[in-house]
Amino acid sequence: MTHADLRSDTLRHLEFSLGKDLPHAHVYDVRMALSLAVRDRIITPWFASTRAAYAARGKRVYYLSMEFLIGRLLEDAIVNLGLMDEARAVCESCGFDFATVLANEPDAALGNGGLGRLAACFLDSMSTLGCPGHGYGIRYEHGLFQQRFEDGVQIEEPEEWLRQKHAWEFERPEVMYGIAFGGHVRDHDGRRVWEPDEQVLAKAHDTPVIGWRGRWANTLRLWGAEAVHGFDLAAFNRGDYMGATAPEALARTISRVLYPDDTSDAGKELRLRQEYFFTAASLRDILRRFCGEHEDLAALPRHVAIQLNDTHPAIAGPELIRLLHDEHGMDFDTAEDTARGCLGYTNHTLMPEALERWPEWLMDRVLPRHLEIIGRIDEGHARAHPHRNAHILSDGNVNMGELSFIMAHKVNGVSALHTDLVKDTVFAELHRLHPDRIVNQTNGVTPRRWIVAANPALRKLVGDTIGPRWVSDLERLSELEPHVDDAGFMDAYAAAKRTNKEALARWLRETQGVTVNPAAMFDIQIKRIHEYKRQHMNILETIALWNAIREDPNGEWTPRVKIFGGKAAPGYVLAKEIIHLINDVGRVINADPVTRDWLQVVYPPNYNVTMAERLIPAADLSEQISTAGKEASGTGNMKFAMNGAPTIGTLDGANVEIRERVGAENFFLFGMTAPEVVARRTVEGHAAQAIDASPRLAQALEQVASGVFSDGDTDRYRGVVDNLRHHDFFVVCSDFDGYWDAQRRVDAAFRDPAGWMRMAALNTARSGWFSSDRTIRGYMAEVWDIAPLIAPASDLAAE
Ligand code: BZD
Repeated sequence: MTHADLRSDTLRHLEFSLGKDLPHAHVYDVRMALSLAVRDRIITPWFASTRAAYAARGKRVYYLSMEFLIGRLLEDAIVNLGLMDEARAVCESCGFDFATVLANEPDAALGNGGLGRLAACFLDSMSTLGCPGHGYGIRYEHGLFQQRFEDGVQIEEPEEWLRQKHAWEFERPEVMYGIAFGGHVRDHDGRRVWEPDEQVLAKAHDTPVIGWRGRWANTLRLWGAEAVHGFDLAAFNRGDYMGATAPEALARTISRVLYPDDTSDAGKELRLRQEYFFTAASLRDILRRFCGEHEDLAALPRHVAIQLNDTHPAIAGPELIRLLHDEHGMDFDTAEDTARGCLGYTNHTLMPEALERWPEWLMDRVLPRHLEIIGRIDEGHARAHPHRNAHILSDGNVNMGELSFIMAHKVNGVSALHTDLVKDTVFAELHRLHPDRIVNQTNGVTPRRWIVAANPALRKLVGDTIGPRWVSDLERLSELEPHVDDAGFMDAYAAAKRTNKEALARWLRETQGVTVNPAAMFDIQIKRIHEYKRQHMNILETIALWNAIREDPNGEWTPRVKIFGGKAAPGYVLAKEIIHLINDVGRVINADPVTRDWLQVVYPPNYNVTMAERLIPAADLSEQISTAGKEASGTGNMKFAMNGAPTIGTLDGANVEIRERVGAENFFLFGMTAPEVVARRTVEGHAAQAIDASPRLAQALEQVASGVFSDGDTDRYRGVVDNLRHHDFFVVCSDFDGYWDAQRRVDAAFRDPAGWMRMAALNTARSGWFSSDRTIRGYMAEVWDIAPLIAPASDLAAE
């Protein structure tokens, strides 16, 4: 395909799909026209993949996730199809800057954080590997809220990504299912029959997901909610205009907004309805496809692997039993075994408050038949394991973790440490009863988006050095390792990092009005704001550093820009206080002429996938400082490492495996281990003890408390300060000195530019294992029992 083809297709779409001619085209029109022209090139491989999957009559994977944090799609598609130069040329020949066209696309924020982004990386890898499958989720009208700061305080505003037409999706009005809620269950001739009293329609919207070099494409199918009878004409004719549209509005609430809560179960009925809505629609779709190809429902597990991304789709177990038993007449026990044969469950958290539990009365009101089925599963499990102590139903609640575990044939954690903790803590009892069920699948990230698209400077250097095959075979990054002793390579590696840092500095100047020195260390912490992730430890260390520089302005300091990014759940008061504190500290420190050359704090609002793509390639230092035992895996940590930012971090989540692979000497370790954290918490007054032992920490806390950063307001940070002084569940105080010392080791290392770059390059060379291709291969072999339908890309001749 040539540039001329893509150009003429783009112009054709501009004219016939957008109704514009070039002289009058806005950047929106060009972006849409180019997207449609690129999308056209996905259709043939998409159809071919669908046909190949049908022809194979084999197994397919269905990835059920409440969240797919896909971000922008145009550049991703262009990269995967190898159309970068052509697309750039098309834009330029139309008089538009390529980057501006790409930036016109809304960032589809259909997720909160790691869990949603993992689902998006998995789709990319499944398509790259030729693993036939679908992602199933919800087409939220409003994704994660937009964040802005008013006097340093987080303000949430609705996200409006669907104001413009979504270029990548195909609406499928013919694929529509009625999803029932409420009502009663009655006995009919000894059979239990659900008589619901409500129905909402689930309509499919398909987005093709193209893999590397367009060799395979799967489908992301998102469900939108609609009313069965959308418009009440009688009400309208009576002049009741609001009442006339009420049924539509009510039905649509189900797919209206993404819950912005990644911490605790909101306990809202709407959330339960969302979960059932998309799970039920997906299962109906899966069975429809299966029944079109096969007769015997008992064969389902040989053809269908359903992965539950956390417990959010856990109702899939009882719903599948309901479909097989109530609707298709399979006996209950066979239905339960059949469902279990299909289901896998991924756990993403150990935090007790984040494990979903629904009150039985609520489940009974919304899904009465499911509650009965859950009761029967629980009883069956109790009969099989009379001395067990793990219940699905307990204290008037339905425990969705236990339900997911019992209904899945495989349960997995997302890093080696996390999986061990899953076995030892949340599911200890169930693990004892089912010792072969839990497996580990350490997370990964797609190098197509996180290196090839996000970091063109590094992509070019790697390609020039080891050829093109690394993109679909990331372990080949290890071939870079001998080059770290080659001065020419290391100069180029440093130049690539410098290019990215200058680009970030330019963006910060243009969008935030902040000037930063690209020679300073870019020290970055980007993730959801949460006490366990300990952004407050980072800002306290920033204050302590500020104090130290002020005391000795002529000392040997290392210039640093501390960059933060992230949103807090709107109802999480302490996290919002931490955001305010970071902004307040930044305001004071950035205004200090004494420290200005050494220390700056920057917090651009509205962190999202697009911002991550900008920040990560420009990072020198990756902050992964969670309380050990709390971060299930982390995936940002992997993106930073492959983009050449060494980690300062604790032995938590996948940090452990990153350190093992990049080498302890290329990782700045500090802090207590998970067992030490547990022990430390039992020490009465551990926080006060740690503060007494650390004058630096005591001073920083006192400054926050006494209003140094809040114009004398001693109330503003009472929540954070009192919590740290008297409670400190996340052991910030006890880990503080270790963190400080590690940061000084970082300072010293950064003052040796060659040594630092070597460390950065070794992080890149040794992080190939963290590709989500490796993760998906693991799921295919150990959870899904499925083989790819295309040959490995690494078998292809180099292009
Ligand atoms: O999942 C995250 C974990 O915290 C990370 O350690 C891990 O790397 C990723 C991927 O496995 N969990 C989430 O992101 N969780 C949520 O976003 C979430 C959303 C809704 C409700 C509960 C949790």
